[in-house]
Amino acid sequence: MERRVAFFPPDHSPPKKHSGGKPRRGGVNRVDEIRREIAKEIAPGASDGGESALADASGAAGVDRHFVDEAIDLAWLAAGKTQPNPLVGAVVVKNGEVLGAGYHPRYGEDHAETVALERAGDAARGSTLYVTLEPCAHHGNTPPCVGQIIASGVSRVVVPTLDPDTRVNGRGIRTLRERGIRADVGAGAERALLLNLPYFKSKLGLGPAVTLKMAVTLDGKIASMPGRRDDITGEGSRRIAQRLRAIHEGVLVGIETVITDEPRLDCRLLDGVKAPSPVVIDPDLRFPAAHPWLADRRVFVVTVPHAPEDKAAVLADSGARVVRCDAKDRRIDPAAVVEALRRDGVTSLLVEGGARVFSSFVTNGAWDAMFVFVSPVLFGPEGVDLADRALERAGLAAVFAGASRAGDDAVLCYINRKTRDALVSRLC
Ligand code: AOF
Ligand code: ZN
Repeated sequence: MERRVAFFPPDHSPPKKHSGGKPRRGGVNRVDEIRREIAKEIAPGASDGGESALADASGAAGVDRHFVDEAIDLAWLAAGKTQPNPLVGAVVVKNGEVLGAGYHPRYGEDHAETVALERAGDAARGSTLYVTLEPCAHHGNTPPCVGQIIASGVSRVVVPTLDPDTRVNGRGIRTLRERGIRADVGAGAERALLLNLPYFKSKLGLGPAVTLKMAVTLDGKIASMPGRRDDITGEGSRRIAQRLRAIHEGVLVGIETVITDEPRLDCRLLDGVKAPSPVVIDPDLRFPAAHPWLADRRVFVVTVPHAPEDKAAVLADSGARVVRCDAKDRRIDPAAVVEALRRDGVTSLLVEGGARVFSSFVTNGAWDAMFVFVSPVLFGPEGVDLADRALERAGLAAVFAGASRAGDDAVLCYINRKTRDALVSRLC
C-alpha cells in the first residue's frame, strides 16, 4: 500500500466553506465523508485514507504521530489568518477512524477543538483527541477548550507541545488529568514547533523567528546560469511557500534576486492573506526608488554603514526604511539584520535567497527553521549553486522535522538543533 505522506504544509487550498467566515458546523458526521474530505484537502497523490492510516504507522507511537500530522496539515490551512493567535488543528479518532476534524480558521473565531468535537458529536465519547497545541484553559474570545473536551467524554488527548501563553502553559494538560482524561505531550513536536515558530519564540521572549526557504534542483542548483530566472518548483510548492510567507512578518532577499528575478514576494495564491514586508539586503543601494512594493508595503532596505547618504535619502523619500547594519567585507551580519528588524517591530523573518544571503545566514547559525523544496530537474555544471563560494564546510546542526510532497517536488523540513532544544525544554 502506498505510504500516506504527511503534507507539510498542505499544498491545497481549503474548500470554499473554510475560506472565510465561520467553518461549517456539524453536518459532516459520517466517517467516510470526513475521511474523503480530509484526503481531498491535504493529500492529493497519497492514498485516500481508509485503512492506510493505520497500516503505515507502526505501533502506538506511529499512530499518534500520524494523527498529529493530520492535525498539523489542517492547521496550516489557516496560515496568515490567525495572528497573533497560533495555528491549531484537531482530529477526533476512535478505533482508527476519524470522527471529526477541524482547525482554528481565523483570529477571534472557534478554536480547533470546538470545530472537531462538534463535527464528531456524541461519537466523541471514548475517543482520542489529537490537537496541535495544548488545549486552552482560559476565557478569551471563546470559552476554555478543556471544558468542552471534558464535557464531550473524550478519554485521551494527545498534543505535541504545551502552549507558552501564560494563561494556559500546563494548566490545560493538568486540568484534563485531574478530570481523569489521559493527556500525552510530545508526539510530532518538531513539526508542530515549525507550524508556530513565530508564536512560540515571541511568547517565550526568544527573539525573532528566522526561517530559511530555498528551491533547488536535484543537483542543488538555484538557477540554470548566473543572472537567469528559472521556475524550479511547481504550483504546489509555490502555494506552500506562500503559506510560509503568510506566517512571517518580513521576507528577505538579496538585491541581486530583486533585480534578476523581480519576485513579487506576496501571497497571491491564498485568499485574504496579507503579504509580508520585503527586506532587501543591498550594500550599494541599488534598490529602485520607483519599485511597486513601495506603493503599499513597508519595505526595508538593509545596507552597510557607509552606503552613500544621497542614495539613502532618495530611497527614504520614496517610503523605504533604510537600515544600516554592521558588515565585514561588505557582507552584512545576519544577526545584526535580525536585531535591527526586531527594533522596528518585525519579529519573524522568512529568508528567500539567493545564494549569498542563504550562505551568510547558514554560516552564522542565524536561523531556526529551514524548508528545502527539491524539484526533479538537473541544471548541470553551468547552474548556480545553492551555497555561494564564500561558504566553507558549514555544519548545519539541523534536526529533521518532516518531509512532504507537492506534486513532483519534495519538501524537506529542518529545525535548528539549538532552537529545538530551547523550545522542547520549555514546551514538552
Ligand atoms: C486552543 N485551540 O484553536 C487556539 C488556541 O483569543 P482567543 O480566545 O482565541 O485565545 C487565544 C489564545 O488561545 C492563544 O494565545 C493560545 O493560547 C490559545 N489558542 N488554543 O486550545 C485553538 N487557537
Ligand atoms: Zn481553546
